[in-house]
Amino acid sequence: MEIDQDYRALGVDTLSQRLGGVEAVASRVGGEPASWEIREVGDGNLNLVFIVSGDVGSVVVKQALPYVRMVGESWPLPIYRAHFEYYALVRQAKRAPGIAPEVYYFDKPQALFVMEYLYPHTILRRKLINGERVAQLGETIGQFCARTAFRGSELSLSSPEKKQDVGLFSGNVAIPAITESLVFTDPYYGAEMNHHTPELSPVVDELRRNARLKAKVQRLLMKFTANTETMLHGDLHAGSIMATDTDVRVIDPEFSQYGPMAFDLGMAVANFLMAYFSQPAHREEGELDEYQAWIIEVIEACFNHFDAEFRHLWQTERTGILFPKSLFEEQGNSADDACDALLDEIRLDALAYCGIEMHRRVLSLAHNADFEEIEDTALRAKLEARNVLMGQTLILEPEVYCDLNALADLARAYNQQEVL
Ligand code: SR1
Ligand code: MG
Repeated sequence: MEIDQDYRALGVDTLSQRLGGVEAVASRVGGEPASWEIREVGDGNLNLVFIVSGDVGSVVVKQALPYVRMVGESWPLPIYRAHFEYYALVRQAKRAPGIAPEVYYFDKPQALFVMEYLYPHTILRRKLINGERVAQLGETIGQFCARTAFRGSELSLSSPEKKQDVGLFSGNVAIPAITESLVFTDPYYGAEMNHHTPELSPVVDELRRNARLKAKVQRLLMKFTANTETMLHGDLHAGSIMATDTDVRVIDPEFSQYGPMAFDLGMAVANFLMAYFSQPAHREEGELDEYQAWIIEVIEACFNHFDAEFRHLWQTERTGILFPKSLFEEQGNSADDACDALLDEIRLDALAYCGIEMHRRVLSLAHNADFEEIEDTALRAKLEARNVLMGQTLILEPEVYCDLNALADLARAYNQQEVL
């Protein structure tokens, strides 16, 4: 792997000297760089993340490391992935304004960028574990997914613009490979880096013996690798969302690639469902039912607002080569049925991708704190089992659960089921 020879990983001790002369940074932080307060706060799986504060304000500095941070130098990973994260942030700012953090500065050879410090936002996953509610959560995520899906596709972009962008992002070869194995394949066999709660083994063994399930997941992987419908966030889990009680922002598109429109929506909903199934370990009896009911509302809002926003964009911004008005409205034909049919397909695939994400977060390498922080492993396995079985149902028969009442009933039924 080639690294620019000038590349140097930042440290709390070197950052002010390295970035103190950058106007876009210095003017926003203020004061003498030597007096900046610098904290390394990266708790993700891959990168260095610093919060830099001074007299005027704070910024976030993110830099790629030449390896996977959670594993170490034994797993090299090209630093050019940071370029694509930056490209993704710029595109998201245009396609879904006000949701991604604003980028102030990009240094390509150093694989770093400086961006808006979101405050007093905190990571959504922590809020969900703590039982906090966030207003407009489902609405914002549903709209974000619809806007990025629609405006990153040839429903909106011109054919050359879209092809050029697909070409650009196809240079980011290492990142999709991680998703292809960790998300779609590793959960379904005893891959080297996998781990799971020991008491969950009977459920895991049965899942891995299910050839129909594995074949279905591989078909979805085939779609994921071959389909460049739109630019994805690519890793829209609850750790990629920051929120206050009333504001929702989406961060960390480091797994961005062109892929199927349904993928981000499915991932987000999977993370809401994992929050739902883990709640019995985090809430007292008296607050559990109400909080779980709120999470179900978030899921319903997410799907409903995805559809509503997508339909709105279909009517108002359909300027690309797909379903052109020259074939429909200008011929006196409505294109509404075509839109509804596409949304049905997206919902179907989103449910299946959702099931896969529900599996990989308890069976593969990168687990979710929602379950992982449950110290009583017997309880953890019991809750994970419900999640795994619902995931399996969604992968095998998504068509039954496109109706949101049926989906909510399914979650409630598994939530009562004594599997282990
Ligand atoms: C080696 S990276 C593991 C996971 O962390 C990221 O957040 C992605 O979800 C990836 O699959
Ligand atoms: Mg991340």
